[in-house]
Amino acid sequence: MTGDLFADSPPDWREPLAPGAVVLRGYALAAAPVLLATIAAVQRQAPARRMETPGGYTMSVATSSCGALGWVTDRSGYRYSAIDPDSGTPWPPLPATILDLGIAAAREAGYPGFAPDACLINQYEPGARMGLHQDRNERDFTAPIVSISLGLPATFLFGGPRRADPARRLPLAHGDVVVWGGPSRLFFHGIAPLRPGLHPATGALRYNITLRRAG
Ligand code: MD6
Ligand code: FE
Repeated sequence: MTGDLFADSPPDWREPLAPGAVVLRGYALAAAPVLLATIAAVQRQAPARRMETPGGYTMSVATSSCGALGWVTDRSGYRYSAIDPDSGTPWPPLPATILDLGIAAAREAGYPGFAPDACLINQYEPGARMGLHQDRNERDFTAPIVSISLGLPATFLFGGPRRADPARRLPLAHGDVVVWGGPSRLFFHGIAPLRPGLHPATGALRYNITLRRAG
């Protein structure tokens, strides 16, 4: 077929956020059912649990991981670990469904060659939140962070290089993917307290899958 006036234009996911940072709206929508089944499989092996912060608080977000390295926190600090502290065994392998989508999203955002080795799976109930923080436990900051939102909508807080920088409030819906790296790799970010609701795919929960190069 030639000269189809009505041919689809390339999908326009991209919504610039900051230098080096972009929201890919709906990028994970088609894969969402498979991703949710994958999360359930990972959580059967490494159940979501509310970890303790170095300051002695219990996180409102329940976390689990897959891949060579998992993000953990306890009284001694935030770090990556090859062992799930609850089971004493390695984290489940990083499923290809998640890995492939994360690599493609990074490429779409201008980061070819992303090779994540850590995949954090966060589970939010209504009221759960994540305060403004930087992701700085990774070994090198040249790789971006890829963050996939599923289920209940959330408000993403995206600030700047200093804690006091004003934070934008960005709605994130089921299937949205945020990629940040380069000049914004160390920007402060967080999640506002989740508002109650019911999502057809996840019920009263939000999931976030975060891929990083940690080791
Ligand atoms: C989110 N999570 O769950 C965003 N960062 O939507 C994070 O930004 C995060 O969960 C560093 C360590 C753990 C996290
Ligand atoms: Fe973070």
